[in-house]
Amino acid sequence: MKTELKVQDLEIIKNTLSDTDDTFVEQLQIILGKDLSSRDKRTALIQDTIDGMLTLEAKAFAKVIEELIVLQNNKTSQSVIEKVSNVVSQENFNDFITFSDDEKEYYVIGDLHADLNSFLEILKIIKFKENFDNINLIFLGDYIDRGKDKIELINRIILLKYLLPNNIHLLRGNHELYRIDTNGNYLSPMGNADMSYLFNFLTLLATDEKYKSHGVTKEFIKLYADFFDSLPTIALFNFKQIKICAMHGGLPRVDLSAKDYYESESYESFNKILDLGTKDDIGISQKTNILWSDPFDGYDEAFKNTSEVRYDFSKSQFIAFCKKYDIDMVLRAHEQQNSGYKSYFDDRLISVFSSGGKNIDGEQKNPNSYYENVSPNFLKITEKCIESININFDIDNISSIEKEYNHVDTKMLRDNHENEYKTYIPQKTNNPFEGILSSEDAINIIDIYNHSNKKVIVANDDDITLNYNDLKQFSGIKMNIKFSFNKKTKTMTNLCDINLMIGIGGVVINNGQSINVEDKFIISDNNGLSLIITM
Ligand SMILES: [Mn+2]
Repeated sequence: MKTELKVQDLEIIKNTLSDTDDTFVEQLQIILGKDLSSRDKRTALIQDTIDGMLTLEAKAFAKVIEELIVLQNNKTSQSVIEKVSNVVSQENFNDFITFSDDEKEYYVIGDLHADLNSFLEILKIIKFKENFDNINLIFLGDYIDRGKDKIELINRIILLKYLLPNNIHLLRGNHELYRIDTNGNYLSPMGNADMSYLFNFLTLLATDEKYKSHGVTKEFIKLYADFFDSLPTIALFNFKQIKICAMHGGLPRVDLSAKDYYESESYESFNKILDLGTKDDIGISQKTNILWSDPFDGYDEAFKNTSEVRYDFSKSQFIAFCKKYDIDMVLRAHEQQNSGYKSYFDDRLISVFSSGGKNIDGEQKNPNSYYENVSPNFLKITEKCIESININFDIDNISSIEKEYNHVDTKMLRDNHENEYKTYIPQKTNNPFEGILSSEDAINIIDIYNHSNKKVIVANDDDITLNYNDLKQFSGIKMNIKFSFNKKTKTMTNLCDINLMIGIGGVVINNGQSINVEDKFIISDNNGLSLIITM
């Protein structure tokens, strides 16, 4: 007769089920009343457990889920999360993980945001229960906040990682980035409520009646926070046919003053970029940028005036990044896509979103997602192509392949892009202004739009006025741009009808208004004009 699994028994089951330690298996057999002498039999137990997760019935290890949800202070749930944190830390070498076995099936899942329904659908579609041995699930982060299953989802993913550490891989999203203030409180990702999301998950654990009544302590919150902090930032697929890089947001912020964006030492390697001490030119860590940035494929390769938090990278920057690190494609999540996916840069970057309420036929099928207009997708990577698969909530229907990206085509595109990119890099020419570069008679203007660096000769005067005629050599400058600055008092005045934004902080100045500037500042409008001016 089968013995029911008890809370205290779980303490014994500290190791993963793939563990072949005799005493462990023996104990497990006694607890479960099952014959686990062969690998097949242990596999069957894992399948039972996954089954329990799918049907939401508390079978065998599904009991652990209850533990994690309800008995937060119980030693067992702590040991599960701690063990998973340890496993993740061990495989998370230098903040990135690498996959090189292209015989396996890989699935990449975008933002789930506390939407358990979408996740369970994915497990059904890929027949995870039957094939888990050959499957690698890679999550691109943002597991928590917004949807209805705030703890239920993350705990199931933690449990799966606990059971199948080699098949489940979690990357960190911007919602899983936290910092601790001097009083030991966990703060929102950017530490500023105006600019970012509050860390709802931790707040929920500490304040929501449903969970609070179970005695959520600061220590328990720390357990989750430390678990999130153990997650790697980047996944690399280093296959024979193709090299793919995956992360939550996108690229690190480029150095706009460098000829090819990535000249400086801080871009030397992934290790260097992911080092928390590596900051961009406005003082944000590059790791934060990787969790927050977005692709932008606006007209003429311009990029819109990028914000402090969410750095927008252009196609030319994308090509430079891929060339620098020998990457053919980039997979990322982070932005809501109503069709579940979107491709950028001639299909070399794919943005995927895996939480959503809509079925493929447009019907609302999933009330647990915060994103009611999204028809969610996830990606399948094989040795030949990447497929974007629609999550269809109607279990009688077969899931639908929305789009296929062929690796051979991508390789060709990469070659074309790299040839094309050479034209972006300004060539060295005999610069007639070379002799007066350091003279006070010239101002230095970096044309962000066109990625070039030019000088404008100015009269020997404290008040300098630049108008369209002086500036039309710069791309993106349209009629009626006119502004002046005083070198002595370091003030800048807007003399044109359109509003100009000054500096990284995005202060807007209207016609006639003045503002104090530094020796170096950025001036931009909303239509692509972005110049760095150095006096
Ligand atoms: Mn995000």
